[in-house]
Amino acid sequence: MSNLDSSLERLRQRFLHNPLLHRRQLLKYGLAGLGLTTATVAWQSLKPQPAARIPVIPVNNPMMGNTFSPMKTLRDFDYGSVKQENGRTVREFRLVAGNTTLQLNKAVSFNSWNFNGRVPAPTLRAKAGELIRVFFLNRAGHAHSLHFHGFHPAAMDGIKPIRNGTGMIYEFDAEPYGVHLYHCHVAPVTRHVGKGLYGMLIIDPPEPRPVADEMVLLMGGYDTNDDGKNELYAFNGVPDYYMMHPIEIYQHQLIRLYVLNMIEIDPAVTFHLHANMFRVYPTGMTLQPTHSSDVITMGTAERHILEFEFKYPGEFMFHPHQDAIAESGCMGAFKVIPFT
Ligand SMILES: [Cu+2]
Repeated sequence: MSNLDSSLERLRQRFLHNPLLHRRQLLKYGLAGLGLTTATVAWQSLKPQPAARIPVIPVNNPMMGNTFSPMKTLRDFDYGSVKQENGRTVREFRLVAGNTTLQLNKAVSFNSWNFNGRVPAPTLRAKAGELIRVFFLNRAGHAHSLHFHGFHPAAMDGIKPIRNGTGMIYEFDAEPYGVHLYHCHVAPVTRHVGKGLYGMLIIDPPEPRPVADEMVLLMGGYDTNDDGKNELYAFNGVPDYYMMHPIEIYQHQLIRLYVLNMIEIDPAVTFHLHANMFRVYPTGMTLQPTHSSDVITMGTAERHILEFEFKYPGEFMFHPHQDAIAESGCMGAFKVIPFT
């Protein structure tokens, strides 16, 4: 049993013996019969059947000096470990807070605080009505927490700091469907989020959305010199990554973007797509788009689903139309490959 597994087992035991959770809750949560042996925690995925045309993603994506590749982050959905408890589907996720040096560009490295060694954190994904259970371990040296957006009891709201070397199990219903987020909620939150402690939570509607090439774009800012302003910005963690390595997509293929603005300090940014119009599903909470545009404004923590397809092949940029922010790293491009 690894150290991580023994920590998770201790967490589970503490959760089961928590006097605050009386028996009715235990029964409600199905924990009385929780048969989680760490040896059997298999991290199998239960993915929907993708039939979208997606260009082959190279195995060796450029890392630009980092331990993760934004090219992988783009279409990397964590469906958790799936089990059935009392006839209900439960998805279990593991998040470990730690610290990693990020190489933001050739000249600037940044001491990030993060979940699972990456910025942004894993994109957690579940279906409406399932039960989400997150095993959180803090090994970052500072107190952190996990605060999810969506419906949940007060005890699961994640505002209580979890000390370094300890953990917490967060459990709540997957509702409502939409694009949500999670982040550390320890004060000062601006600093904790700015250091990289944020990620996306997608809750799929009961009936799946149409097949598409799906990807996530999380916007983040970096205050690299602690002056209370962001000096660099990025889509999915690394400034200018998708400018240097445009995202390949197919012409005429339906693209579904899950976009989230997690830029602290700056009050709001826009997202603009070149040479196209996207259909907007606000907060991902509708099944029909409310309108179309080529620019949408998002305050911090706002997020949407944007759908589009490209009529013409070629390279097309996307970026906030706050051009100073775009020119400081929050810029990328799609490379549209002709449909043959
Ligand atoms: Cu924190």
